[in-house]
Amino acid sequence: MNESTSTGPSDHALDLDTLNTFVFERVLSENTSTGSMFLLGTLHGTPAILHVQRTLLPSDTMGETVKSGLESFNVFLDNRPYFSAHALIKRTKGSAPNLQLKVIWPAQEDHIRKYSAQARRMFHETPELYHSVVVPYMDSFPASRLEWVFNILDGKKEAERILYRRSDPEDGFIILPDLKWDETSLNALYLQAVVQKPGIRTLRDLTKNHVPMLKEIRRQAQRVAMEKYGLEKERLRMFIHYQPSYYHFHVHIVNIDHDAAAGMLVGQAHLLDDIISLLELSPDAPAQTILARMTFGYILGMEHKLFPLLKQAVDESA
Ligand code: M7G
Repeated sequence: MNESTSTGPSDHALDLDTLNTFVFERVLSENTSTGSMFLLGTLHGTPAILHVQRTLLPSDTMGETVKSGLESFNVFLDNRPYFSAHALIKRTKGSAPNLQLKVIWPAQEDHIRKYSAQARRMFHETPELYHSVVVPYMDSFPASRLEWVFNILDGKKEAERILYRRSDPEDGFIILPDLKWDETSLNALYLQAVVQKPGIRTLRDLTKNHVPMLKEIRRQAQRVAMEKYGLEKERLRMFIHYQPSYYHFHVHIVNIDHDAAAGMLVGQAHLLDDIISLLELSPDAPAQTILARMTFGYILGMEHKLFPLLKQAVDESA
């Protein structure tokens, strides 16, 4: 893919005409249970990643769809009382979209690595490894990778999607729907709280002073979920990733009925409640919090740029 002769999103809108220019290169990864996949190719000659996924079926209208909204119904297994069939949903005026697309365009090398199928390995990050390997890695993390975060915080992008904003240079934050959620199915509700102040790069940087802000994030997320979506607080899973993909502090807020997929597993997700509790149990000195002193176990894909750095450090100390 030649970036020098290509045009990019600044010259073209993302529309059907642009999709018509898609030149498929390869499938980066796919999920056989959801049928979703990440495709790599170009749009107008510029590298692009397309995440393609069927939209979730709406449970409130499915009874009616099954009753009278199907065509070409084909039973391919009859082993009474067990049947299996294929069908097509009739297209009617006002049909819900049946495909959800997410596009990264132009896609960078790091995006391609992140969404490529890859083997994963477990690491145990001691505070020593954190300081000798992870801190220099975070220092070298290109500031441009955080541009989307500051665009949201500054109100330049997604302004109409903000569900809550507390403006305060010290403990301000916003809550908005995550990119992962298309806002069609409540079961898949996925929000994100993003703090205003830069500098809390990961949960290792949290101190006791942050506890009131973390509790306020929890309180406001619960309020927004109830008032906007009718979801009680007991139906929310709130967690923080370690390692995260982006080093600007944020909290994931997800419906507990959402199938616990990759980002919600042990080895990456830490409950907000647990993090608050660990901070409350910590001594006052910021460098002495339990989060600063503990060893974190986590899983990294072998394509992650941190992977070879940690692997080398671990091998050398063995
Ligand atoms: P993470 O823990 O750093 O990594 O979370 P993950 O991507 O491995 O989960 C970053 C979160 O930000 C993810 O849940 C993303 O879906 C979400 N996110 C990423 N981008 C680029 C955007 C965006 O442009 N808008 C919104 N609303 N969310 C985003």
